[in-house]
Amino acid sequence: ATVRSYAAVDLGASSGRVMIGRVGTQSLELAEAHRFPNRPVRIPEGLRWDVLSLYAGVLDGLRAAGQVDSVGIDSWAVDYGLLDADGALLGNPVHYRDTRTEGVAEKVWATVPAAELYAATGVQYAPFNTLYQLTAAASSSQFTRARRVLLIPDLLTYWLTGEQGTELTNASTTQLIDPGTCEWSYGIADRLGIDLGLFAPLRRPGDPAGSLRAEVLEATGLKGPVPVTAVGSHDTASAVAAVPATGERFAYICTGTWSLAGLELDTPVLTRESRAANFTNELGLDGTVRYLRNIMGLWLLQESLRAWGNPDLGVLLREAAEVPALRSVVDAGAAAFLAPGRMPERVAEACRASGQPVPGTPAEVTRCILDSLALAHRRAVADAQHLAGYPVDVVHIVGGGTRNTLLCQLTADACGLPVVAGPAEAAALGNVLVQARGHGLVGDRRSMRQLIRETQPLARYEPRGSAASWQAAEGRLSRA
Ligand code: LFR
Repeated sequence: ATVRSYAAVDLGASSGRVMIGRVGTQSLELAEAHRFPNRPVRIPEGLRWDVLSLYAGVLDGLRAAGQVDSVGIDSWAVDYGLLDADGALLGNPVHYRDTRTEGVAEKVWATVPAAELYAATGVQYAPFNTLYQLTAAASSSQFTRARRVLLIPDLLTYWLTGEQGTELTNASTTQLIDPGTCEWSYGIADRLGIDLGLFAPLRRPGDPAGSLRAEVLEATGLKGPVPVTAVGSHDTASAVAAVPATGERFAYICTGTWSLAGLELDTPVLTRESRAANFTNELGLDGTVRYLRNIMGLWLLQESLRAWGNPDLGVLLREAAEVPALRSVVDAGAAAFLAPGRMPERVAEACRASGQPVPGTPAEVTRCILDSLALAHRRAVADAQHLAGYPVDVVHIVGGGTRNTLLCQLTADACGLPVVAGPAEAAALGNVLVQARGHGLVGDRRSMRQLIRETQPLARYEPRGSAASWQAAEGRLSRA
């Protein structure tokens, strides 16, 4: 039987990896070729991505991966690099946690009211949406020289192939795409003075994105031609594509630095209630809508671990499991937790401010974070079903958080629904399968999901206890 190899480049907020997926009609294996740190750097002008070091990591990874049939790239969303008229990168891409966008949304809304913006783009409010970043950058001398805006995966694709494009699933996070037509929202861009000509033409998951340049072949030792294929280049789009659901009535939570919790729908939900609940309509494979809420996610724990000097996580989670449940909870969706630094103190402060017991030890803070995260998962899963009129009977957790068994169990308890956890490397698997689909090795989304279900280890968590304690905690939070 035919087995082909695909390299999936998957860049996360704290590390990047190059994975090799070997795919046959009935088989799917994923192996890590190379993992490298992604370390944002704070310089006097602000928080920046070290994109050259990421590109070097990609080249090292391709060399380690060896000969493959195609390469696909996905990463976090919204951020971009600027190119000048010669195609040269202008400065280091700005990190979405940079503070330059503070207060910018309000200025945009003075021209296009928030309600109109939501009706046209379906994108939730987040200070870092590309639209607000572009507005913040507009008057800088750097931006004046810019002739091209390339989202992060598109920038790396350009360096690998010399070809420019804008992949649609990631473009949908710019807040400049109409989720109904899957085309640019010309009206919105016009009114805000944003030149859509700065973006390269749209391409869709599965489209060809060029082939590795001669210099790249030389640097990686690969034999050409090696095509690069557009995948769901927004990591969350790739992860949702890899949710091993059996039917259609499922909710998903993509866990990692963020928790992205919601539904896969055929059409966007653009109601006033949806906007008030801050749900977003990002685009997925085949014109599907990823109707979801951004929750601060394991970022709260990652930042706390960093503050504590990175103690052993396994030990800490066992201790946290012994701490009484739901003593204090914080709003894991609050923008107050967006910036890095002093996380345990900020969590404690939020508990104090809402009149709850203040967690002191690392185990207590960890328990507070995981309870809060499970509570945020519960609210998002419930709100999504309600707002979309789309009831579900199972919650799939994919991504790095599936390794956190306490979080998975608490999420099942909080949602009052069974949780199926896995795969952990969902984004890379979704990336690989979209490439394989182009080669006819897998069929539609359903059969992609089936292949994952049949080949990847999954764990099931049944809900325990009653919903009453979670309801009470929810009440405490909304009164705070
Ligand atoms: C997750 C993610 C989220 C996006 C956030 C910022 O990695 O891509 O979907 O909202 O990062 O880009």
